[in-house]
Amino acid sequence: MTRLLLIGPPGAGKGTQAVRLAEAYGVPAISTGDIFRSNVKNETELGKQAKAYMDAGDNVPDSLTNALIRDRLAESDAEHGVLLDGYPRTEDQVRELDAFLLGHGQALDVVVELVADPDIVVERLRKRAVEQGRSDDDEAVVRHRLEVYREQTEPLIDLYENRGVLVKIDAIGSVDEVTERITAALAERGISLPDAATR
Ligand code: B4P
Repeated sequence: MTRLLLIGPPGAGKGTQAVRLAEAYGVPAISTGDIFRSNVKNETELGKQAKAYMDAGDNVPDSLTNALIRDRLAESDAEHGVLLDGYPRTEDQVRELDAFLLGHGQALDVVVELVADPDIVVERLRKRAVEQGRSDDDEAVVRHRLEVYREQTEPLIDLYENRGVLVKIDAIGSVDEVTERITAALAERGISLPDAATR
């Protein structure tokens, strides 16, 4: 049973690594960003409420995000482990997640911080803007997302460090290199890849 959280600035590679790690460890990846984007695309009520915040590079209000994650974590596939990508992002979201996990006799095993220089993430997102045309990858919006990250999400790093669950990973390098760094750090914490454990 593995409960992981990926935290880091926009463009650090959270979404990219989440997909790989979820597959490798056999747990569902839950990305609040992906859930919001799919709601925006399908023009649901939640999507209509989230869109303006996302386009501006602001966090979607905690009330909406917490309600969404409560429902998602209560689904049966999340009972035996989960990889959280981009949630929690604020202190209020940490309180919500703590209450949910405590209520279910669960806890986060490891919080993986992806550490990346702001100039590099801006460059990565500039490239993605060209390739995918995401409305929040415009350079001015990306700079604002970095500010929001510094103000609202960075304080969570100290909080998890004080709890003794934080692992810092250098997110600069190829996608494979970063995955290998994460799996090695998790192995050091006693979380092995299911295949390796049965080999
Ligand atoms: P997210 O979807 O979480 O967007 P993000 O922070 O930019 O991370 P993302 O996963 O997209 O980027 P990644 O680093 O993988 O959030 C989007 C918006 O949703 C937020 O601004 C907010 O409005 C809202 N939201 C989401 N969660 C919320 C919450 N909990 N509370 C409130 N609001 C919330 O990848 C970036 C690029 O880098 C990709 O193109 C990738 O291909 C590339 N890349 C990755 N690894 C690389 C590597 N090693 N080398 C080179 N390029 C790499």
